[in-house]
Amino acid sequence: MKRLAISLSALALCAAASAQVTITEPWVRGTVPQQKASGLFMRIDAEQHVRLLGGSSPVAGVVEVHEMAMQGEVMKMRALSHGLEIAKGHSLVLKPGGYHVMLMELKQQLKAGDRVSVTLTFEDVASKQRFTREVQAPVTALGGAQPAPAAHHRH
Ligand SMILES: [Cu+2]
Repeated sequence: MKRLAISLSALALCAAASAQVTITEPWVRGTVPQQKASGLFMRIDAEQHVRLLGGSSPVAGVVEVHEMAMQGEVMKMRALSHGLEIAKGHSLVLKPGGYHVMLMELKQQLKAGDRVSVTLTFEDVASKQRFTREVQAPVTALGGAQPAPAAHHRH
C-alpha cells in the first residue's frame, strides 16, 4: 500500500524524488502448456538514472532482461548482463521485438486473464543502491498483442 501511495503521488505531482521509476501498462504474453518462457512488457519512466537488472517471480525460475537484435538476417535475443539503463527523465517501452523481461523456467501455463506478479530489481546508478518494484501484469490471450495503449502520451 505504501508503494502504491508513492507512485500515485509521483503521477500527481511529477516531483517525488523517492519515486525513482514509474511502471505503467505491464503485460505478459500467454503461453501454451509446456512452454517454458514468455515475455513481460511495460513502460518505465525513470525519475532518476536507473538500471533494470532483473527480477523474480513466483511463476518463473529465472527472470532476465533481454534485448532483440538482428544478427545478420536473423533476429536473436540476448540477456543484458549489465542491465538496461534508463537516463533520468527518460522513458522506455519494453515491447515485442525489442527490450523485454524474459520469464524463464515457467512453473505453470500463463493463461489469458491471469495476473503475473513480478518483482523487478533496479539499481540507482548514482548511489549504487538497489531497489525493487512489484508489478501485477495481466496475461494476454495466446499470441496476443499489447493491450490498447493509454490515450495520453508524455514527452
Ligand atoms: Cu528473451
